[in-house]
Amino acid sequence: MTTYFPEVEQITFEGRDSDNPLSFKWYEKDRLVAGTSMADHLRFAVAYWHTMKNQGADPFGEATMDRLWSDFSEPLDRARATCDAAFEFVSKLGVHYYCFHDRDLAPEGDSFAESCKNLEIMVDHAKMLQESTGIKLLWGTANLFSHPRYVHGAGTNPDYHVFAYAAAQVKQALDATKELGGENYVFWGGREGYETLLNTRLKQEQEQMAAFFRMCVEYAERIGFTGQFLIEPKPKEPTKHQYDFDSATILNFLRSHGLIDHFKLNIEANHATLAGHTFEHELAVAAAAGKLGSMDVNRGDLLLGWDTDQFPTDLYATVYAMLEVLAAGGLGSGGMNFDAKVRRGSFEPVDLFHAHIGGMDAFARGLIVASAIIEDGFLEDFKKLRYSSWDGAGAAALAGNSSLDECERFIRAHGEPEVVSGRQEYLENLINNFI
Ligand code: XUL
Ligand code: CO
Repeated sequence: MTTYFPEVEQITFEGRDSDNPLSFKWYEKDRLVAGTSMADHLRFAVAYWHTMKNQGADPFGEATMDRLWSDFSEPLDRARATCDAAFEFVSKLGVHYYCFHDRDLAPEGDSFAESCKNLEIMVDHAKMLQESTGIKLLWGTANLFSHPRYVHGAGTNPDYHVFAYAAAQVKQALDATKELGGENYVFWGGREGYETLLNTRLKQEQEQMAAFFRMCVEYAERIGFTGQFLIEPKPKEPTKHQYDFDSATILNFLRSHGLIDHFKLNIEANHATLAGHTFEHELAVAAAAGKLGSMDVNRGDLLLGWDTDQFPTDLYATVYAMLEVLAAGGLGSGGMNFDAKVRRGSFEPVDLFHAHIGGMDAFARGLIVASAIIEDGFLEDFKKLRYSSWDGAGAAALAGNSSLDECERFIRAHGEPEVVSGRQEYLENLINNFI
């Protein structure tokens, strides 16, 4: 069998003293952290589109990536080679999951029927490789944004014909995800947004989106797809105003349209920062609603205002993220998908390994540190004290059993409150002790 990464052997844990760059320094899959293995806490997944398909083209220049598996003129030959390379990569990396868009796995055909056929062929191929390697599908999704037909959106398109096309495409993608045992299905609203209100009925487009989701829920129930539905927030790019701006916006949308019970959220780090939030804020908002489903782990660049999708290497970011994930009780059927791409100048196949190893080690370390912080208890103790009045005088108000009159009585009896420091710097210093 052809090997696409001949220079790379199985990546293993060697510890921080190893000088082998193709080894894990922190990620030790079977190591127990708070009673659960690292692999089960982190549930890493490789993103098929960035890792296998990204050629490195940008608006100023063409492809740079050295990718043997793309050197086939027939689209299906290329798709098979790409799939073989993907499973070799994921196996050698020691990751248990991958994620794809329908059009990453199988090429778009000249007709809808041909696209469906291509997907069927590639699902068979991927299924065979899943069975022989033990690698599983974390989630599938449909690409409803690349083809020109989706220029004005998919579910939110002003033309029902395009809406129906998108729905028919999702039907196929759901079948594919079910066939491959996908544990989740993601909806990222690619071009579900608008550029100008001059040509847009905002309220109707949101109602169309709700109708679209309702049809997906109904279909999944009918075919017995039991994976979790996830919506992935993103505030802008490609459109200026995206309907799925952030966690809070999506939660409101789901509640308004009676869809809240059927979805959780897939939170992406770089999308959070584009929305003007931190990653941990978005995780906390989702978790507070019981809707933290999965994560797309990457990072942006604060000097650039777009979705740079870099690999996550910032230890503060991983520690703060893992504090939220652990507090939420983990990701359930979700995981951590590396929705990240190597820079255009990192064009050798081995760079894909360096990138993923770095991201996995950064999250493994984030997990270890966050778990130690939680075990120490200083943050929880601090918060307990900070909110202690709500266990006493405030308990009735919190339970909804107080009134403005009662508050007035309280103030007349107790006078001016004593204002207490929030001790942010003190707490930040303690966090540094753990890193
Ligand atoms: C785009 C993005 C997507 C979704 C899946 O910014 O994050 O790749 O994760 O469609
Ligand atoms: Co993403």
